[in-house]
Order: sequence, then structure tokens, then C-alpha cells
Amino acid sequence: MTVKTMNTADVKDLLEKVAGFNQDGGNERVKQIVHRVMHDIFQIVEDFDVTPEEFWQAVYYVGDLGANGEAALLAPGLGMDKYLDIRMDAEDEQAGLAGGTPRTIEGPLYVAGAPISDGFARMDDGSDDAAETMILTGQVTDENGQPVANAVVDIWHADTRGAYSYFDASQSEYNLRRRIRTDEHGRYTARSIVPSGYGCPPEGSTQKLLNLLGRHGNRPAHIHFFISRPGYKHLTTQINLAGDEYTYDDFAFATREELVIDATRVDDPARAEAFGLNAPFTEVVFDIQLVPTDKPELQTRHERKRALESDAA
Ligand code: MBD
Ligand code: FE
Repeated sequence: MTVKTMNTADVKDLLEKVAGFNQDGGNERVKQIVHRVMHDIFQIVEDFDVTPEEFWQAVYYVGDLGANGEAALLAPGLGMDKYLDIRMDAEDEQAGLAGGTPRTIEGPLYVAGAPISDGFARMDDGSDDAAETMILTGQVTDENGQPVANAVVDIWHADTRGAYSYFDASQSEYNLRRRIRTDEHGRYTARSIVPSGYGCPPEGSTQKLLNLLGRHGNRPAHIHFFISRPGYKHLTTQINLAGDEYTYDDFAFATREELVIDATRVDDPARAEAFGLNAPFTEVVFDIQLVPTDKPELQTRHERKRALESDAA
């Protein structure tokens, strides 16, 4: 069938009523956007001759997606988080605020309120005997290399199965989640375990769509960061460990060349001793450059729903 009804008065009138154009109340921006969204969905139905069977599959797909709690997982899989980053990069460029360590997506698995300490934190609870010990360290500076003391480096990563505490109830509270304030040299150091990559739940809604696209749902081993300090642009970023099968094939499109970091095996006992460890261990060095700004709205992370983050915060 190839019927064309989009340009009829009936459909135009229907879309205007759907979007509340004939009502005084509501929100003008929402009306405009919903009008466009519904127009474009109608247009897709027409252009692709979507059948009722296909249409209802899509409706129930969205319902299942919400019921699974996977809406914020599908979003990065469809490149939406990356697209917002592309826009923010372009905005920074336009405002003369480009530079520093590049941003990349937050992802859906942050939990607010991790323990905070000065200079150093141990992030793992010691329960994984088989895990490789990781020292994650670096210096926060401005673009001239001047140390930024008292920056809060908020770090979170997965365990050796790719699972995140809180979302994985088998892990202890705030396991592999810590906030570290940089010392007077701008340095932070974490002792943790080397994470593994993440894979979407195989039976979940996200993977179901990815399968239809011929795509996998895997991320490389990675470590998330929020870095903030008054007077500087808030930075949301991640590092992707080099050498992972998915380092350059991330289903969430978070990899950036500047953020691919070597995880270096250290066999030198003296170097291990400096961290109170036995060799061998793995060292990951991530130095961070912040960009100054006096705009308060650029100094904090964007609001979004986050686990354990109060609505007021
Ligand atoms: C993750 O760990 C993640 O960082 C993203 C972006 C999506 C799914 C799982
Ligand atoms: Fe992640």
C-alpha cells in the first residue's frame, strides 16, 4: 500500500489538536516539540508504510523499555548522549571555552554521595581476590600546567564482571565509587581493581533492538570521572583502557582518542612498595586539564535523575 494522507486537512487538524494548539493552557515549548515529534512519527508511518502490527510492536517496546529501566541505556546505544556531547563541544568552541581534557558521556550508572577523602582513596572492598590491583593516579592542572588543588575527582567503575555497585546488589555499598580531593600539587591517587568492560543485559530491551541493527552491546573496560572545582568548567569524562577488544568499538560511542589510556603492568617491587603493594600490579595514569570559567552554571554537572541524588542538589 502506498496511500499518502499527511498533507490532508484531516491529518493537519489532528496534529494541531494532539499538540494542544487549540488550548490556552500548557507549555508552549512542549506543544511545539510534541507537534514536531508526532508529525515526524506520522510521516515515518506513511513513508515506510508501517503496518499496524509493526506499530503496536513499537508501542509495547517502549513500554517494556521503561519497565526494564533501560531507557537511559538505550539512549547512549542510539548515540544520543554522544550527540549531546557534540553539541556541547560546539557550544564551548563558540564561547571560547574549548580546550582542556575532552568530555565524554556520563552513562546511566552514577551513584551520588560516594565517600570523600583527601588525596587518596581505596575504592575496592577487597572481596575480589582474583582481581588485578590497579593504581589510578594523576594530576589535575589548568591548561598552563598549574596544579589545581582541592578539585573533587569523583570516580566510578565496574568490577571484573562489568557490574556496578548499587545496580548490582551483590556488591557492597559504594564499592568502586569514591570522591578524592586533589592535594596541593593537584594530585589524586586511587587504589582499586582493574575493571572489565560492560555488556548490555542480553535479554533486555536495549540488546533486543541492537540485535535488529546487527550491533553488539559492549563497552570496553573504562573508568568514569566527574571533576569539579569552583572557578573551572565541570568536566564529565571517562577513560577507556587501551587494548580492549571494544576500545574503538564502544556501543555507547564514548571513546575519544585523547581518553584512551594504557593500563601498564608494573613488575618493579620498589614501585609497588611505594604504594604499599606487592608486585605485580597495574598502573593507570590520567592527568586532567581544567578550563577556567566564571560562569557558575558551567561549574556543575548537568541535572539529570541520578541514584541517591536528592532533587534539591
Ligand atoms: C556503562 O557502564 C556505561 O558507562 C554506559 C555509557 C552505558 C552502559 C553501561
Ligand atoms: Fe560505565
